[in-house]
Amino acid sequence: MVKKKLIKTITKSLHGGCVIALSLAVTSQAALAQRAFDTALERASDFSSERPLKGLSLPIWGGVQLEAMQVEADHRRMEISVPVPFLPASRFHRSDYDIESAYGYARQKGGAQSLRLSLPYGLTLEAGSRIDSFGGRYNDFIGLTFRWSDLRHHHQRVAAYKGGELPPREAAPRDGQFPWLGTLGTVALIAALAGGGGGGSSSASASNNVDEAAATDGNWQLVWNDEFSGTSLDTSKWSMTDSYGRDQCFGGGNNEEQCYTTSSNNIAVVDGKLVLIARPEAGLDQGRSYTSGRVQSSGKADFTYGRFEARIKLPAGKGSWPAFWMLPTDRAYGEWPRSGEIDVMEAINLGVNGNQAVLGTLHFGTPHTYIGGQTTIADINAFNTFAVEWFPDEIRWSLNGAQYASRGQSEWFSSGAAGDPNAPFDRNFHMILNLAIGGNYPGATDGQNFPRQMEVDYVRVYQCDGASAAACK
Ligand SMILES: [Ca+2]
Repeated sequence: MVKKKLIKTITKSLHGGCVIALSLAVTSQAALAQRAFDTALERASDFSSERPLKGLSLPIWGGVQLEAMQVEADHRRMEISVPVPFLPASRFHRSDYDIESAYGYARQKGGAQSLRLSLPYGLTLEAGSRIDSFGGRYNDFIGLTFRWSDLRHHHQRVAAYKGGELPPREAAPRDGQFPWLGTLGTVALIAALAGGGGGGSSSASASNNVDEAAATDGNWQLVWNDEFSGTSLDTSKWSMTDSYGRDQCFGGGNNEEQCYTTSSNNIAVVDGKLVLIARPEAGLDQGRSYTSGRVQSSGKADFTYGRFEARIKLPAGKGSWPAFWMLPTDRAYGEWPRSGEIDVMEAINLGVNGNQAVLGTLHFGTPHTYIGGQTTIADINAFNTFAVEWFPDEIRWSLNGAQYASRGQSEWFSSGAAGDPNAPFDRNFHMILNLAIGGNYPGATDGQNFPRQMEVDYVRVYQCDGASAAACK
């Protein structure tokens, strides 16, 4: 189609006799353009489960290459690559997208532009600016990056990076907010281990793959599970794009450093586990520096109430932000955070200065409010089972079967349904597993120990079979 269009356009611009003389050249030029376009499509489809809507990749002259593309309905991008003899290869990149603001109150324009020079010896110099989707502020950046590869690893060092001021995440880091919980959690864990194995969870964490979902657990009935025993992601259960339909380099509203992709380099199912892998990568939209994986179950596994459980081995390191969490599917009470958010587990900067904390949190409002709890995991290199038990009037968090936090209905509210005591946590929610890198909450990554990966042995959903929630409490 592109070839036809191109030939038509060029034909139109030429006059009579020139057409025959030039047709051969045009055909080969069109073939080149087609080949470049196919490559571009391949690259773009890496970042989206859908093929780009339309696009054009044109070799212009002297090796200069123009690439323009409508990636998704609300996302366009353009790149001009210029090879300069004896000088670094340079590339101008611009992307624009319409985004629903993270708070959902208005649609706004987002975008990024950058100039990148690829220097010899793996050095890259890049400067640009982007509108961060979180509040629509500009964020300037400049970075000098040194990347090299050995047989097993890619390495990246950022020698300098300057980012503009960004609004802090409303849920500010909770370091030190529950210092007593950390100590108590550790004491409780030591006591549980000394007391004889903590109800079988220790034997579970000794194995790397536990593919035996019991159909019932007391009055809890297994209603959905993925043991990840296949060889690729089961797309009847999970999608690889944002449930809000935003572009994959959106940054989560927290200026995170990753672009999520649908590539098996970032989302793999291996040895009975889902593996989400973060890798440093150059040439990404919006000046992002890593590719990573995220899966979500919206429209495929949506539930109101139940026990949501996953057995996960978490990645450590500065900037690592793995999470198992839930968002409202229909957002009946308004955009985030008004329809709620249930974080079963998130961990920030595990292993940094001995950090072993994991958090469980509810977000709701307006005004944006968050409540929850935190505990510590004994061995950050082991598999741990994280769960939420969600009842109409109470939400509980547990680690390896031991409850560490509980929040009641009197503590949450919905501005979208002021008279409804269960709102917003009385509608269908779906599950999300992702490995974010950097951003306002954990701070910038140190670039060390990549690739980093989050391994998920299983995700299981139980619902209470009793006459009331009390039967499962
Ligand atoms: Ca498994």
